[in-house]
Amino acid sequence: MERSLSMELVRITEAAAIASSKWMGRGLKNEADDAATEAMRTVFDTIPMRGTVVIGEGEMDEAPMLYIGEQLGSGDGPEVDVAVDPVEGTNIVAAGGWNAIAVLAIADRGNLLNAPDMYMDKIAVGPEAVGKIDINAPVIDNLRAVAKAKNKDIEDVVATIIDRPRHAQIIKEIRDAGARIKLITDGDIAGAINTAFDQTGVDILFGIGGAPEGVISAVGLKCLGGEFQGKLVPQDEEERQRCLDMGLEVDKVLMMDDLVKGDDAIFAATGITDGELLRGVQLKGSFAESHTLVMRAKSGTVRFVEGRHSLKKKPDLVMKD
Ligand code: VTB
Repeated sequence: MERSLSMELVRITEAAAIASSKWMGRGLKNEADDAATEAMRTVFDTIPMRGTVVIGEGEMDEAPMLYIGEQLGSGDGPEVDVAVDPVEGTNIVAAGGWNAIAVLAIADRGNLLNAPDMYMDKIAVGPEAVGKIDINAPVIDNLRAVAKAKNKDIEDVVATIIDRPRHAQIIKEIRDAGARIKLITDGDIAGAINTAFDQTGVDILFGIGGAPEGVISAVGLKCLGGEFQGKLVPQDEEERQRCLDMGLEVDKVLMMDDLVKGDDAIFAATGITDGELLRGVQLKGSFAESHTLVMRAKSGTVRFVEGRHSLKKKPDLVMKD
């Protein structure tokens, strides 16, 4: 896969983030999502690749754009799997909250797990704690392992987890162990990625979120040399059957290579709202500013790209009502 694709992908997440940012705090999550999806889809057409959406906005009959199986790109270039989440955290954008991102990942064709749209139990850490965590181990063991790997006391460890009633027990176990917690309203891709950056103050992600988000998180952590483990959590017989039909064992721990094979993968995320790692889009009148993280697993290069986009020359970046 050409390394120059990295910069091309930045253009895509930038466009999505800028388009949805105008909906920040307006209480309209679908509008925020539609704007980002359309912007993403439009820029994809200009990218020299032959992409197939494996994680997208839904099945073909549910989503007009970026549906599973859709072919993306200009029709030349490498054949790749594409995973997109135009707005990771639509509720966050609607509320003007923290850590909404426009995100995508690509890998060589056939290398991304075609994760079904259901829950996944997750654990994620940055590079220091690779090989030390186990999603099947008690919470306290994982916290101890991260503390030891990062050379700190368990009281200094910060876990992040989506604030939901389903996590009451795990939250209690983290607190009983003496570690600290950053509860997030949504957005566990940002939560997972943040574990690999010291400045975010987050050491480990726990909890159940979406399986598609799990695959994108795994690509990000592969680029960062971190670790992600997941377990599908079907909620009923139908979901259980869907796993079996896809050849996925329900209790199997999905390790990094099960989620994303090989190391030819790229991850890009642009902040929509402010977060610990990425600032959100700033609309300044004549221009918009964006902050993007783009990384390539093969080389391990991590880049932060600041964009300044002329809204005079490109007024379509932020569509007015
Ligand atoms: C999860 C999580 C996402 O939505 O999919 C969550 O992975 C939905 O969970 O990051 P609930 O059913 O508990 O609302 C996000 O938080 C945002 O898309």
